[in-house]
Amino acid sequence: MTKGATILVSEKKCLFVGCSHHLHGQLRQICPEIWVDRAESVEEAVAHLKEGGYDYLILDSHVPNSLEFLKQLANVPELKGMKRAVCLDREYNKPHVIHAVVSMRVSRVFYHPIEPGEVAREIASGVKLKTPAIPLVTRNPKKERTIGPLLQTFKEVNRSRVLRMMVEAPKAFHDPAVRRELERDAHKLKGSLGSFGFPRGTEIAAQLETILRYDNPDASVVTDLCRSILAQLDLESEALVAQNSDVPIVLIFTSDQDLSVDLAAAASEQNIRTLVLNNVTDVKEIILSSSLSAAVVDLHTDREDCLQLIRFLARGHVSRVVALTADSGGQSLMNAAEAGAWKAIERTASPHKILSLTRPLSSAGGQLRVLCVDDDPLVLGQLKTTLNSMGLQTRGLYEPQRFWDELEAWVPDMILLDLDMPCVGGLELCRALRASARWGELPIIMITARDDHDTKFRVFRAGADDFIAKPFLEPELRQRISNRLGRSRVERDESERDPLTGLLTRRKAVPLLRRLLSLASQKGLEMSFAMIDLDRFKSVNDTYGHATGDQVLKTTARIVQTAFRDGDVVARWGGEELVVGACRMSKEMMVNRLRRVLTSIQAIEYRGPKGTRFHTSFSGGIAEFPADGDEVNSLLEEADKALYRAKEEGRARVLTASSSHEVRRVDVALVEDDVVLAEVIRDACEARCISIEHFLTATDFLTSLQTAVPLRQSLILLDYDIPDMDGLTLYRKLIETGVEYKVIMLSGKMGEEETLQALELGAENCLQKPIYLSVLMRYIERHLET
Ligand code: GH3
Ligand code: MG
Ligand code: MG
Repeated sequence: MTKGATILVSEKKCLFVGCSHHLHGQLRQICPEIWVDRAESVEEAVAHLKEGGYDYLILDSHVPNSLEFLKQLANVPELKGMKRAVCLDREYNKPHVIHAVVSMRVSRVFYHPIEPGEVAREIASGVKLKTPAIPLVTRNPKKERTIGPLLQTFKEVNRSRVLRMMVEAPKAFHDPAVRRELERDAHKLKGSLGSFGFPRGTEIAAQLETILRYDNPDASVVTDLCRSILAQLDLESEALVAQNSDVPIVLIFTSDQDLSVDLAAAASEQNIRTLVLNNVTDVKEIILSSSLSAAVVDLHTDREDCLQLIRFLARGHVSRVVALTADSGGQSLMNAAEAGAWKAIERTASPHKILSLTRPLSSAGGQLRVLCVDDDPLVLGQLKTTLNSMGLQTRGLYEPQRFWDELEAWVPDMILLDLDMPCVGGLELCRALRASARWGELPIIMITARDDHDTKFRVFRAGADDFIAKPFLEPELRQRISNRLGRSRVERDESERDPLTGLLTRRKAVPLLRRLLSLASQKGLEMSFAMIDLDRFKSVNDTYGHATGDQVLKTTARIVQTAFRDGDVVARWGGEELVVGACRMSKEMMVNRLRRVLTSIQAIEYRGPKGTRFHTSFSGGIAEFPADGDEVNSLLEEADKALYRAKEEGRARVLTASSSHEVRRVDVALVEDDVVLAEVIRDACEARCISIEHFLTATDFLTSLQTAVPLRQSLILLDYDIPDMDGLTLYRKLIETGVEYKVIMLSGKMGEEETLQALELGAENCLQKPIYLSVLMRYIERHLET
């Protein structure tokens, strides 16, 4: 091979095996000092290597036998001084793969798509040439001003962290303590680099962490990776060019001309810039070049297409996606929510109302407050910048031991909690918050540097609403936060009182009941729980009409409510069922009280539409703390058993709990072979006082339907992919039992055909896995409320 005339004395030689011409060309341009040879196959590579003198080898794993080849090279002593890197597909970003390639003396892994500048910098630093200055991105001075100083500190801190690691690296081989220390440092780097706009830095830190965890690493491997990280820090942060335009643009997606004109006109009155589109491809292009503050998507236009668009937008491009639905509730609302829409509103609503939903959180009411807890002040600084730009008031706390004081002093609307902190862990705080009557309902988002299955599981189990993995991407962070805040605000407005009866809703009642119970237990007081269900209410509806039924329900609720004190909890538990919790009240007192209520209700003469007159009654079951249980869930279960007996013995009576009767009533039956998912759903249900029974197989489920007391009023969650029977077959068998059940299918595999079949059979819905827990819980709660 002849070489060009411009060879420099300090020339370094590099061999590319299987890499693209484009990469080759780019590299020669970026680093003229490096001589690059190319080989297409392992055989060609061998021929080149025989020539000798290579400083760096880069091998693409797409080349046949490439890994085998690497393994052989590892044992060739003459090539000991040659650095090596491999290009892998992204799905191989797994510890065991990295472990394997490192054992073949590979010091750097690149993932497709390969960025030529990145490879050039790596080679240059690997062969100890001056790192070429290739800006990754163009500058945006405006953004730089806001994030600049923070970024400077960030770089300094991490630079010294990396330098220290390089110094310590030689000791790691002998001293496990040093190795662990280094591993922790790498872990921290992994968490923070990407968040500050150094995604490749995170990639390298992840490799470093893996190597330190699984191997007894060669100091040179560690220092090489450290050097690569330093090189990254010298580059410009991508965070600097994160999109940030001055005027917010609202995307309006509809094919209805009248609607788009009305919306655009109303928007211009309010000084909102709009962009009207009705083609998904256009939207995707626009997203890349400009920044959208919100989007309005008309679901009327073309449903599947639109839902996909919502999904796409909500997945990190736009934080407020407003769906326009054909009606105010029902399926379209659920579909929109499931796709990730922030709000849904009827398409017939006024343009001003629709646009008001697209405004940032802060202008929709008072400024919302967020408390961020993380022991890393740099992460806090970054969170604050993002949250403030969303119009949220933010306070950062880096000493978790001051958490409770801060909570009292600041009274936030939401909490962001770091998972790994010294002294107090995020999970502990989260659990404590959930258990507290005062803070139990606060939205909590966990921040974690790990996003493995086990961590997610623990996070949700502790009661967090959502979690964000470090390094976080700004759009995702915004989206998740606004989802939570938007939703919690809506929930607060809508679900405090039941609109028909004016009683507390179940959602609201659960924490209050827990609070009363903990008070009772602290003070050694008695407390009674009653479960009340109207008798033969269905026939009231059937005979006299739904409106009359509503009237009966309202009257009953009012009478029950007035029979108790202000501090007692009286709630509509669902349908025609009420729950009462009263402190300082024994079982006997409660029985007497409810019997009196029953008598006065039976005395009421209702009039049906055609002048017909009728009376109603209810049945009640009572349980008492501490005799019948010491948790709200178990006490209500006992009360429900007593209620069931009251029904069996002829209705219109109030009975107290006695554990001798075995009856079963579950709100939710779950047939699911994924144990982890089942556990997560179970925990979420139990946290809301929703009883649930889990079956691992279809056989278990069917057997229990035949042998045990039948499930009453249950919502059935059916996994489609159960090992012993497919979900649709099981559904058909369920229908054969003749009992009407409400069914939601869960599946990762159901195609269009199967989904249609399930809907045809009468399924309420089919949720695709991975399911959003919050969406599923909303379905369950809706089912229980009706
Ligand atoms: P039982 O004595 O065994 O409790 O018989 P039931 O008919 O009361 O029980 P069932 O659970 O079969 O029926 C409850 C009925 O309550 C069915 C449902 O339509 C009706 N219902 C639930 N919520 C409302 C409501 O808000 N308004 C009206 N009018 N009816 C409701
Ligand atoms: Mg009833
Ligand atoms: Mg009922």
